[in-house]
Amino acid sequence: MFSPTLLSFVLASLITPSLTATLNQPSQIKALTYDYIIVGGGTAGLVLANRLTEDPTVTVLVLEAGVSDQGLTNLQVPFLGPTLTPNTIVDWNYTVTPQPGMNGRSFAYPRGRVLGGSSSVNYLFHQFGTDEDWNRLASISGDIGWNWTNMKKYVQKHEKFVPPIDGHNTAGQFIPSLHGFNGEVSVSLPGNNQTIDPRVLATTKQLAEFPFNQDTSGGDHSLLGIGFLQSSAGGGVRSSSSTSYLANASNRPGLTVVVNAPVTKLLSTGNGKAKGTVAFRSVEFRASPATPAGAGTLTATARKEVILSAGTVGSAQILQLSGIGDPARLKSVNVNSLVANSDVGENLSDHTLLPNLFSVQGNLSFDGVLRSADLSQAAFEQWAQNKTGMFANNIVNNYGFARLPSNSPLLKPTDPAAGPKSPHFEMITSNVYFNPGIPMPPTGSFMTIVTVLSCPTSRGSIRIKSNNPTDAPQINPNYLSTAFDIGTMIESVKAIKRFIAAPAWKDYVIGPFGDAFAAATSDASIESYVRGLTTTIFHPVGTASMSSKAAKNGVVNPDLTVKGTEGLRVVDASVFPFVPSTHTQGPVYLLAERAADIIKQANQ
Ligand SMILES: Cc1cc2nc3c(=O)[nH]c(=O)nc-3n(C[C@H](O)[C@H](O)[C@H](O)COP(=O)(O)OP(=O)(O)OC[C@H]3O[C@@H](n4cnc5c(N)ncnc54)[C@H](O)[C@@H]3O)c2cc1C
Ligand SMILES: *[C@@H]1O[C@H](CO)[C@@H](O)[C@H](O)[C@H]1NC(C)=O
Ligand SMILES: *[C@@H]1O[C@H](CO)[C@@H](O)[C@H](O)[C@H]1NC(C)=O
Ligand SMILES: *[C@@H]1O[C@H](CO)[C@@H](O)[C@H](O)[C@H]1NC(C)=O
Ligand SMILES: *[C@@H]1O[C@H](CO)[C@@H](O)[C@H](O)[C@H]1NC(C)=O
Ligand SMILES: *[C@@H]1O[C@H](CO)[C@@H](O)[C@H](O)[C@H]1NC(C)=O
Ligand SMILES: *[C@@H]1O[C@H](CO)[C@@H](O)[C@H](O)[C@H]1NC(C)=O
Ligand SMILES: CC(=O)N[C@H]1CO[C@H](CO)[C@@H](O)[C@@H]1O
Repeated sequence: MFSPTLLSFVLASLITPSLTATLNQPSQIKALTYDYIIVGGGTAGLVLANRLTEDPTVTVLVLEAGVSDQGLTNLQVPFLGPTLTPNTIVDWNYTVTPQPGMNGRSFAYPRGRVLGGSSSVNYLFHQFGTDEDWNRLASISGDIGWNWTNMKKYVQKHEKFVPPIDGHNTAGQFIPSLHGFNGEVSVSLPGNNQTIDPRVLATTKQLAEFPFNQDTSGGDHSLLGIGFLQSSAGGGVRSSSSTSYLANASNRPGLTVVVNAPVTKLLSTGNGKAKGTVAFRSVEFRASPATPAGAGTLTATARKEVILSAGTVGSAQILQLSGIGDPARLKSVNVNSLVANSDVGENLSDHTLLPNLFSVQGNLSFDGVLRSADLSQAAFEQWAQNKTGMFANNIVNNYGFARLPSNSPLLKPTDPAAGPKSPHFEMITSNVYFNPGIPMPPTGSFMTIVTVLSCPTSRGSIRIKSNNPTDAPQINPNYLSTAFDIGTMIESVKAIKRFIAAPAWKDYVIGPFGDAFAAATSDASIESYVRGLTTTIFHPVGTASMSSKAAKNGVVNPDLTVKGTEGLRVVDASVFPFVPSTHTQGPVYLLAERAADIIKQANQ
């Protein structure tokens, strides 16, 4: 979507501090028995790696399929987030099955395949979910510990709010009492103004429908309205779970992290103590294909627990490869069923992304810089030398959330939002042509207002296609398959048309870009525009859904143990039964912080 010139010059890597504890090849591993084995060194996995090794007597092995993030400069540059995937060395390169709700289109479905997981390749938007999202999780799981009253204390452990790169006065741009200042992951407000910022802010004064929101992090504070983006970056550099939680624990002798170590399956280690349960304390993994010398598989065993943190795709895939899933489906791919659970891999839910493009006046959007190798090089140099300017900042400065009108027929018979304060859709303003998968035109200046469905009701699935762990699973999110989902996306397009009609845009916006958007004037034509262009904003959850201990459905219990098993938990985005109203990395971080406390408590 951005100019290819961007990718060439950043190959000249800068040296970053090395993580002494990281082994690059499974063959370097010295021991095969640990207290805990964490499958996946991603967002949640590295939170656990840090917290569990706070006790120096505890040993932890992290097995990460992907590469190390060391020396991959692009990952550190906030503005380059959108260039890191899809189809790169740090991506799993998945695609979705042809989507009936999207005119049969299939498209990229990125997932980080690198230390830090998706937190190393994401777009750095940072929020916590709404209090209603967490209270709904508490209510579904029957565990009051998931409610926001309890969860908000983890904000302090997790977040380290730091000044913006331009050092401007941030009074009125966030609410300090909602944030942590001594945690692990750096978070900051925008530090490089865009041409459109004053117009976005003026719109919040001109249109009552889009009020200013002083803090966009969620939690106790309403998400509704437009405010300043908070990014997981500090000092102009991305803060991932690897550069924060792992970097801070990497010298602990109890921690071993191995990259290029894809886990192929979990191995049953006998019957569990509770009747009818199966213990899974061994993990089979292999050297990556890139290192033929280490080919073959190894098996490591946990004294206490195996924790799956391989993400919404990876954890669902590994559970099925290990015989935990729907018996008939497992049989059809020649996997021996050990624990019957037909919800494994089902209930996939995700936020959709629609890039609404506008042609704009002048040449002060970022498009001209991105088309010019010289201007891009200069912006990169400024980042490399001073960690300031365009590349040190996110691609977005302002965004916000909205609800459908309370009398909308879409809310009958039930409102799928987590509660009356939680949004139905999101709007993201950016000073550039942003259109995943579709290259920018050679001329023109653009603004993009992305709209996102915040409380989708469509449900899909992730199912293995064979018993070969290197085969990508079948990923079918089943996007826009309900009347609520398509209807709300249609309303989001109407909302941004009202937004752009504010006086603030009069001398700036020329008009919609692209024939389909220009023609989208009735509900029917907006529907065909939405179905023709929408993709994903990369927030899949639900394939190992949490439910109450007594529930007949669901994959994990409220303490994240896998139903019907012993010695096995899942800790990652897959356990959310509903996708939080916000971008999902913050909710995953908080979930993992509490999971670490639960695991420590259970193994005292
Ligand atoms: C392109 C993109 C942009 C995004 N933008 C944002 C954003 O701006 N803001 C936001 O809040 N969220 C964003 N997200 C979503 C957010 O990053 C994820 O919800 C979150 O990071 C998921 O955390 P996780 O721990 O569940 O999985 P991950 O962080 O993906 O970690 C899973 C890890 O497990 C590893 N793994 C998988 N299978 C195996 C295996 N078989 N063996 C060993 N290791 C394995 C993976 O390589 C990975 O490292 C984005 C995601 C993507 C992909
Ligand atoms: C993804 O595609 C890139 C580019 O083709 C490639 O280098 C990488 O190895 C692929 N990753 C996987 C997991 O296949
Ligand atoms: C949330 O849980 C705490 C205990 O962890 C309890 O005191 C509080 O009342 C609960 N709040 C809600 C809204 O359920
Ligand atoms: C992370 O490590 C640094 C350096 O050891 C230390 O100063 C800092 O307090 C640590 N941060 C946290 C939150 O533990
Ligand atoms: C950038 O915009 C913010 C918000 O409007 C403002 O506080 C800040 O002073 C601006 N910085 C510059 C250099 O204009
Ligand atoms: C924008 O236009 C001005 C005046 O024509 C020109 O000097 C400048 O280089 C242009 N900037 C870009 C980014 O194209
Ligand atoms: C970095 O900052 C210094 C001091 O402000 C300035 O002189 C220099 O030009 C900057 N470098 C780049 C590449 O912008
Ligand atoms: C845990 C969970 O939410 N399971 C549900 C998944 O979806 C199916 C079909 O909608 C339900 O029957 C399950 O209860």
